[in-house]
Order: sequence, then C-alpha cells, then structure tokens
Amino acid sequence: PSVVMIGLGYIGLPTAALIAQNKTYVHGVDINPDVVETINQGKIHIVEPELDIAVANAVKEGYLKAATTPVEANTYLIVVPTPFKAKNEPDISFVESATRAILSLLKEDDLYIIESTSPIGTTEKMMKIIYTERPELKGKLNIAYCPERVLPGNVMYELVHNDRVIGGVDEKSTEKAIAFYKQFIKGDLHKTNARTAEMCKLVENSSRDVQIAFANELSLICDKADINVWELIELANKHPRVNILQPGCGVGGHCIAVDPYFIVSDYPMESKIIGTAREINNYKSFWCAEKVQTAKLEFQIKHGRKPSIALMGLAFKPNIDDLRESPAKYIAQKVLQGANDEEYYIVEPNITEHKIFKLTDYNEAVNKADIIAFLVAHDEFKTLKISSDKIVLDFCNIG
Ligand code: SAJ
Repeated sequence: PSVVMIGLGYIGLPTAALIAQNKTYVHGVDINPDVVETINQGKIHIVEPELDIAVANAVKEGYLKAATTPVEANTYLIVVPTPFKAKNEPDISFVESATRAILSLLKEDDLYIIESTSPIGTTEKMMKIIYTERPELKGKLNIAYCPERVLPGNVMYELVHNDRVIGGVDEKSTEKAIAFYKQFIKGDLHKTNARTAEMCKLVENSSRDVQIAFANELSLICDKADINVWELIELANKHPRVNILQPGCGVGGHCIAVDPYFIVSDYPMESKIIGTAREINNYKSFWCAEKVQTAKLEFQIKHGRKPSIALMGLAFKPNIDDLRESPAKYIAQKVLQGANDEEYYIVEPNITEHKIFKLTDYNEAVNKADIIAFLVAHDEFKTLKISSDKIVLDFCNIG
C-alpha cells in the first residue's frame, strides 16, 4: 500500500475512504479487532452520512484494507485519539505508541504525518523518538503536522473542501505533505511550520469556545437583569462588526470542550481568557441544572406536590445523535441524582434507546410534564404546541 492510516475512528476512517476513492491503496490500522473486521466486511462502526458507501466501495475495489498491525508504505498518517489524563492534561501516549509501531518500517524519503489534535511540540517530540531509534534516517524523513477541521455530520464534504494548514518540521517535509494532500483535497493548502499548525488547531476550537462563553456569560447577566438574551444578541448583531454566538446549556462534543485545555495546561499563566471561557461554559451546565432544581422546589411549595419534569434533548448539539461530552446529558444526570424516576421524562428524538436513561416520546413528554426544560434546540422541538399552564425553562432558544 501507499498509505498506512493508524486510527480508524471519526476522522481516520473517512480520510482513509477518501484517499482510497482516489485509487490509492490504504492499509488502515486499528487496535480494536471488531473495528477491523467490520471495515473489512465493507461496513462502518460510526454514524456519518455517506461514509458507508465510500467505505463499502473502497473495500470492494480493494483500495482499503484494515488490520490490527501496520505494514510498509510510503506515507504514514497518525489519526489516533489524544484524550485527557487527570488535571486536564493531554495524553499523547496513543500518538507515541502509533509512532513506535511503525518505527521499524520507516525508510528514507517516507512521509510521516500527525493529524491527531496535539499539544504544541508533539510533532518535534515524535521526530526525536524516531531519530533516536532510527539514527541512520536522521533528516531523511518528511515529518509534518496537518490537523483536520471537519464538522461531524458533514465530514465527507468538508474533508475535501475545507482549507488545510500544513506544517512540516522543515521546508522539504512541508512540501512533501502538501503534495500528498493535493491529490485528494480541493480546499487551499496553507504552508507553515509544525508548531504553528499544532497551535492553529487548538486556537480554532478555543476561539469558538471563548465566543460561546461570552454568549453564555450574557445569558447569566440577562437572567438577573430580566432581559431576553436572544433578543439582545439579535439586536447587538445588527451592528456591522458584532457577531455574538448563541448561549446554550454549555459546550460539549469531543473537541471544543477539550482542546482549549491543551493550551491551558502548557501555558496556564498566559491563557487567562481561554481558561476562564472553559470555566464559564462548564458553569453554564451546572447553572441550568440548578435552575431545574429551583423550578421543581418552587412548584412543590406552590402546589403541594412534586412536579413531573421533561428534559428535552441529550445530544451535545442540535439534530445529531452524538452524546459525547454532552452538557445536556450532564444536566440530566445531575438533576436525576437521588430523584424518583417517575418524576422525569427524558427525551432524545435522535436515538432510540439509552443504557442509563429511559426515553420518552417528545409529544408525550410535553403533554404530561408540569415543567419542560429545553436543553438542545432539535428541530422537532421548535414546532411543539405547549399549553400555557406549563412552566418552560428555555436554555436554547426554542422560542
Ligand atoms: N454551541 C453553542 N453556541 C453556539 C455554537 C455552538 O452553545 O453558538 C455549542 C454546541 O451546542 C455544542 C458545542 O458548542 O455543544 C460545539 O459545537 P460546534 O458545532 O461549535 O462544534 P463541533 O464540536 O461539532 O465541531 C468543532 C468545529 N470547530 C469549529 O467550528 C472551530 C469543527 O470544525 C472541528 O473540526 C471540530 O470541532 C473538531 O473536530 O475539532
């Protein structure tokens, strides 16, 4: 094969399929044998529009094959997770073990690219490991960092059309990496060095996190000041140079709620706004849970009985089935702690069942509940007719 792709998850598999579509042989590697088997059957283990067809075709035509171990190739792509250790410190051990797994296969002029979101300096660290173990190759490999920036749900389109930032450890590496991506990417390819490319990925998501934190802070102020925050933001955004994002019940997902910590943990003294934004966005979820509890107590005092409560939405953002790092799920877990199950109707129209929560149909939930808390702005919720005697907690501008 020409390409070895290590990590066949949310980014690795779509990227492998895309490269294979261009009639380049890809050997995909994943530590999970079930994932490997699924892919070799031409099937997929994740939910992403159009990915199923791309993988099925690539496997059928023989351009994509999966295994649990790598083989020799010309290009090696590292697309493994970079999770968290305690104290919000990034864990690059998967990147390191993926690198060690291909060490003995590397030869002169090969291209080694990290795509995993990584702390600044990771590419240089991996280069040191490679050249310490394979000193005869020193300076003869092409080593680069190239982050992905696709939006889950639109991956197959964005993979091809988004611009990419490509940073090599030297000029030659950058050029080689650009030539590689040019084969299958239509977006512009921007040259830089590895450290800037690493930082760029972290900054993109931190920037969005900071902007959402500003909107969430406004929502806290407006709640006290008795001002409708959504109307306020809409009006402020009429200014030609103001563009405030939307407040919600917190920030979730695998990237925006995580990547800013990669900067904060390495540069704690300098990253004040980035760190505070994380705190505000986390606090917003806690605040929403407290609002539900307060509404419950007030109802109980007024009516002399416990209310039933509908929690509308569990996903980390509207119209998806992804519950990873979801603030809505956190809120549901928090308010359900110690509560009687019958008091709550949990609603998530994008999934059919959940191992912790008993799910209820959204129409039934809004008809039966005394208090309705909107946690995620799913399209289904926007047209619901809600009788005026219900108490509505609208955390996401359902209207
Ligand atoms: N959110 C708000 N208010 C807003 C916008 C979003 O509260 O105005 C919340 C969402 O509800 C969600 C969270 O933010 O909980 C994140 O959602 P998102 O749609 O902003 O982003 P993700 O996590 O789906 O994807 C992001 C994208 N990054 C940017 O837009 C800068 C995507 O391009 C990246 O590739 C992806 O992270 C990633 O993998 O890093």
